[in-house]
Amino acid sequence: MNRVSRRKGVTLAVAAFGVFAVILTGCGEATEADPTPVKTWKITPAASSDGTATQAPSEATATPAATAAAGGTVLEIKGVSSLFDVEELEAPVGSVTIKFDNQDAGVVHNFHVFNGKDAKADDLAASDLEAGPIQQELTFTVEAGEYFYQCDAHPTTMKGTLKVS
Ligand SMILES: [Cu+2]
Repeated sequence: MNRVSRRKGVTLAVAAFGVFAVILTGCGEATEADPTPVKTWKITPAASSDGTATQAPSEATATPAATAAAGGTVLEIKGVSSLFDVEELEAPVGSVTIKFDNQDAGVVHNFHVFNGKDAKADDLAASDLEAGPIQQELTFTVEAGEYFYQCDAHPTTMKGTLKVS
């Protein structure tokens, strides 16, 4: 009852469930007594969800800002069997760090991102062409838009789009 007494709003509901449970228990369905605490538990998050609902948007808004303030967004992408494991990346506006994990032993890859939707656009940033296994990091700044990326050694098969909003 200590848990219940903390939440006045829940007390009535629990009292109702308690009576309900007693009735059910009286009917011999002792197992129905167990769901009562479960229902109480569900009510508790529901009551706090008002606060959560208030906090959630601010957290959602704050998270990208906090991430950007903390040095930008970090995105991981792998090169496996001469393919990128991700062909669509997303990031908020600001600094982006690509952690490119070339797992192909003896195979040269890189991560080359363009300042536009395709490889006709200007270069934005590129890591060196190096044989795997090797881990590379590439940091650049983006505004809202779409940024095409590719591996310069395999431009027809290793490519994708970074979407920034
Ligand atoms: Cu490649």
